[in-house]
Amino acid sequence: MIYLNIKAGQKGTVIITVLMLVAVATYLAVEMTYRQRIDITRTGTLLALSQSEENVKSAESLAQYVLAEDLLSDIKKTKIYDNLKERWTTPVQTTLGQGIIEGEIADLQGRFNINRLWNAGGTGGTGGTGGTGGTGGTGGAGGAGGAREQFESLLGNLSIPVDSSSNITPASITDRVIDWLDSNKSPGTDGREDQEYLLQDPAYTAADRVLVDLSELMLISGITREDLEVLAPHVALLPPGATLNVNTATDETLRAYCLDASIIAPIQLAGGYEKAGDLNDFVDVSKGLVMTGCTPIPILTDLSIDSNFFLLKAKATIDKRTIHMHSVLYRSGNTVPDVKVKVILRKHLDPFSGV
Ligand SMILES: [Ca+2]
Ligand SMILES: [Ca+2]
Repeated sequence: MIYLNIKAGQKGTVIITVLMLVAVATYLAVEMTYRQRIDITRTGTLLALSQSEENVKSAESLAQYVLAEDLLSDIKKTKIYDNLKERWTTPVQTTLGQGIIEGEIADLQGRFNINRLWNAGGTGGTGGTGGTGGTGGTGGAGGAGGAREQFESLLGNLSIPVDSSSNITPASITDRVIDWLDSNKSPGTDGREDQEYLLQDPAYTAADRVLVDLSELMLISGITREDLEVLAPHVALLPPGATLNVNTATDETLRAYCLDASIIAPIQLAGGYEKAGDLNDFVDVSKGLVMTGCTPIPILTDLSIDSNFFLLKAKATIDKRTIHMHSVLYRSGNTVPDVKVKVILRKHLDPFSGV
C-alpha cells in the first residue's frame, strides 16, 4: 500500500516537470519567433534606408547634370542668365525599383544671404579676410552695403518675430545676428555677444564667423523655431559677396532690397531679364523699379541675372521609409570645358522639421 502511494507521488512529479518543460519550450519558441521578426524588420529598414540613401544621391547626380546642361546651353547661346522658366526649375518625381524619388532645385541667390551681415557690424571687419578697413568704413565693400536695413526690412516683410506679443523687434534680431557674425565682442544697440551666451546653460559663445547652417540661428537670443521656419525659404547662407539674382528673388527679398515686387514678379514669371545691362534699371530711381521713398537703393554689384549656388531638396521613399536630404550645389565655369557643378554641402533633414 505504502509502495503504491510512493508510485502515485512520483507520477505527479513527472507530470508537473513535463508541463514545466513544455511551458519553457513554448516560451523559448515564442521568444525566438519574436526576435526573428524584429531582426527581419530591422534588416528590412536598414536595407530600405540604405537604398533610399543611394536614391537621394542619384537625385543629386541628376541635379548636377541638369544645372551643368543649363549653363552649357547658356554659354552656347552667349546669354548667361537663370530664370524661373528654365528646365532646372521643374520638380522631378520618378519611381526607381520599389522606391520613389522626388527632387526640386531652388536658386539660393534668389534669397537674402544672411552672411552679407558678416561685415555689417560697423566696427567689425578686423578678423576677416582683407579686413584692412579698421574701424568704421560705412557700408563696407560690396556685401555690407545696406545689408542691415535690408535684413531688418525682410524680417518686417515676413512678420518676424512671429510672436507679436514679444518685445523683440526686427531691429533687435538684426543687431543680434550681426553680433553673432562679426568678429568683435562689443554688442550693438540691442545686440548680444559672449557675455549673454556664457550665462546660458549649457554656456556657449557667439560664432564670430559666417553661418554654415540655418539651425545656428536658433542659438541667437530672441530667435524662435517658429521665426526660423518662416524665415528659412527666404534666406541663404552664401559667401558674403554673393549677388542677388533678380530673376529668381522672392517678393519679400525684392522688397527688402527696395525693389518693387509688383512690377518685377510678373517679369520673372514671363522669363525674367536676359541682359546684365538691365540691372542698371534696378539702381536708378527714375526707372520705376525702386520703391518710392525706400532706402537704401540697391548697389549694382550686389545684383545679377544669373546664379552659382543652388539648393537641391531631395526625398526618397521605399516601403514608407523616407529620407529627406538637402544639398547645396555650386556651379562654376565661363567656357564649355570649365563648367562644373559640385556638391559643397549635404544635410539629412529632421523629418519633423523643414529646416
Ligand atoms: Ca540658365
Ligand atoms: Ca561678435
